[in-house]
Amino acid sequence: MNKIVLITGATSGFGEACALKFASNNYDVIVTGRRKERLELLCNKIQEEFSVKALPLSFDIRNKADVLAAVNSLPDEWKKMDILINNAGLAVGRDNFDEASIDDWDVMVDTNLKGLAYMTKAVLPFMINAGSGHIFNLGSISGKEVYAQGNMYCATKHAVNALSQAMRIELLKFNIKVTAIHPGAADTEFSNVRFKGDDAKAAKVYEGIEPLVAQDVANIIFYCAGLPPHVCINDLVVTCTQQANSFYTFKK
Ligand code: NDP
Ligand code: 8X3
Repeated sequence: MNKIVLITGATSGFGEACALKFASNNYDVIVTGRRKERLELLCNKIQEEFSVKALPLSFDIRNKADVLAAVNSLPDEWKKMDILINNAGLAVGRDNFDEASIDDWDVMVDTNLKGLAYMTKAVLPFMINAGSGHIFNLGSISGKEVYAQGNMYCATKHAVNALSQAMRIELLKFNIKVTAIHPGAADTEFSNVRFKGDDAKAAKVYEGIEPLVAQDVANIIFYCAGLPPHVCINDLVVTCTQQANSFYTFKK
């Protein structure tokens, strides 16, 4: 029987790359996100290319009731996730604290922090029941050091860092691994979302560097997931070679 991985935010970027990476290595995948059509296309592609099952679950991770209903409505054969990848998240805006929009802040807190916690609570009973599991939380380099105009995004990722540490302490007794992954700049839809569809502004973020790509992060997560049961990478920071930390990048 194949192992099962549930990946949030699989309609693009890291989540989509993880779905393809795990599926191509014989995992059955549950993929989530709001854009239902993209999820269906991804599941069709996976089932055409690989001999595994793929199931789309479309909901807004900010809605607690919808998260719990979606996970609990899964057929029994899917309710034994070996791996949860808490990846759904976003930055909205990049403004000074005094100018930033409170509505943007709400979206980031509700998605990056509360959504991640809802999802974990929804999946946890199945891992506890199985006596094992592995949870990946997508933090960020911005959860390690704050950068100018990153305010609330950085705060949500610092919170993901803290919550990952807390989960690790409190879930050890259930034989559940918790790995926090903290990437630096990666060329996904992240900056297009952050700058609200201003693609020229988004492209500027990656000018002069060779940034990470989604497959880099998927490969790392897959590597961590394949370690022996007694080994866990707890916390991992990964940047492109031209990035030293969250505020220093050497541009050519
Ligand atoms: P993308 O924008 O490419 O993907 C983000 C994913 O999150 C999408 O699938 C999106 O799906 C999902 N998502 C966003 N909001 C919601 C919501 N309310 N409900 C459900 N799903 C949601 O970005 P990345 O792949 O780059 O980002 C993935 C994670 O990695 C995020 O947590 C991000 O903060 C983090 N990260 C990104 C870095 C980067 O430079 N790219 C670096 C460090 C961390 P949909 O819109 O269909 O709902
Ligand atoms: C996303 C990348 O540079 O905003 O976490 O920290 S960055």
